Amino acid sequence: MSRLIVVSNRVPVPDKRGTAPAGGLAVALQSALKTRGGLWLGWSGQSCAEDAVGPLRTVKDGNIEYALTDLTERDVEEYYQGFANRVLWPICHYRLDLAEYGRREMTGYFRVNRFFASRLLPLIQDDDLIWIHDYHLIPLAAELRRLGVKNRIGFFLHIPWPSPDVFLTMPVHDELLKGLTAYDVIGFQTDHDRNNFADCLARQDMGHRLDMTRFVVGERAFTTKSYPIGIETTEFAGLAKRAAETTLHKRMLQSLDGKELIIGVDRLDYSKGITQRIDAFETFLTRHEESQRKVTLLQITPKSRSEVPEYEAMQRAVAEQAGRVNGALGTVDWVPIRYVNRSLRRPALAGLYRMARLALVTPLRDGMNLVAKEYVAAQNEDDPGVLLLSRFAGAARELKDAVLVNPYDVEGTAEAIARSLVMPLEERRERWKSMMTVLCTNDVFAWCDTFLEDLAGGKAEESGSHSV
Ligand code: ADQ
Repeated sequence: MSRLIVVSNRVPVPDKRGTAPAGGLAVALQSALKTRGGLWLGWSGQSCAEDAVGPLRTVKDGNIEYALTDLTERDVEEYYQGFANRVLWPICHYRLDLAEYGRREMTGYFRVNRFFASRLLPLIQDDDLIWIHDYHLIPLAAELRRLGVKNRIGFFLHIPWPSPDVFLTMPVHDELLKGLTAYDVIGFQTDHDRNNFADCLARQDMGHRLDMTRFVVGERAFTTKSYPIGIETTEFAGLAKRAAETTLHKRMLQSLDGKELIIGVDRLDYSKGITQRIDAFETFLTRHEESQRKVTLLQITPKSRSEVPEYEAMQRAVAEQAGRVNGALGTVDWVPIRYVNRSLRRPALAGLYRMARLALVTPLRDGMNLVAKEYVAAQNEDDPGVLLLSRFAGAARELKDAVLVNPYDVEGTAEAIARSLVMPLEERRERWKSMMTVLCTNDVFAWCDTFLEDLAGGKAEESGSHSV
């Protein structure tokens, strides 16, 4: 079997306390690589002065070897905080209003991708399969090809690919589209994203389609497909079951004092719809006074990207909003919303999911959303809770038996909360069973195997082999 090289912006080297990385890409890839092993290259998270970037640092953990590179302060500002987080992330989540284009940041983005290519080049052996992840590294394959790399290179986009009307607002859209054509396999979370990408190529008159999945652009042919990402379903279900024995679980049950638990778990990000969700919860409590003092919403939200102004503003806004609802509706012995800004270990998280009667997973736009899948996997099959899921999450295309909502419709979501809380056991069981079948069939290992089978499936398309 060929060696696998994974490249992503951040590399979640496990820390001594075994704290879980609060990010979907890290969680999924770590699960996938655990069994197969390989090399994982990315940014160390450290920044330094222009002339102080040292050699790669390597760390071995089981059969995964992590290779970490520092970036300069300027790199981090332009490539990561600038183009990736303030242009690509908002654009791919349909937030044109938040995109801030700057020539400096765009140039920095392509420069850092060149730098990643130069760091990776000496590590590549002839037979290696190279799998590059996410929007930070779109041009990486093109840079590697420029350096003469002939290996099969795959790309997986963890976030949505927007429609051409949105994507083409970006000044460097053609460079990004062209950059993608240097891959052999391009993976998206859903067919919808894949079709949006194909529509962008068509709109820009780039190449042509050979069949359902194969495209030719210039001198390169490549495959694009959807590979909906999964979780470690069986392992996660086991974690949740065992968590019932822990002291945290018992303390939590005690503190609920018979109230129903509703749970929300998201990185603090504007795409996750947290403020709309709290509005919906408040509307539900106001319209259904009989439920007051009978339910508690636990919103667990680790901070992320605090260096980006929108995220910092959101941090304040959500804290104020939760405080306002608690002040207005809470009583001396009941707090409607428990708002927690920290990362939890996975067993603790699994136990909380299992305890919750209802999960609110209501992103405004999401590539997939693993929290939705984890919540379902964690349920007790005899008495499962209900998943309330945004129709704008990639997960909604697979989990059709969730209670699907439009998160922009606050009143509609509030009514869906009310309906979910009184859903009969029989219906809850049926919905859960059908969602669990999907999660067991398409778990993270299946996701990884399917992608890598396609990636290993042929030789890199040589220049000139498919001229149009
Ligand atoms: P994210 O935007 O990070 O991922 P998501 O898929 O929900 O979103 O993954 C979050 C992960 O972090 C989950 O595994 C969750 O358990 C964990 N997590 C969140 N809060 C936590 C907390 N407080 N403590 C511990 N763990 C926490 C991106 C895309 C998604 C896509 C994934 C994977 O935006 O759409 O599903 O990548 O492809």
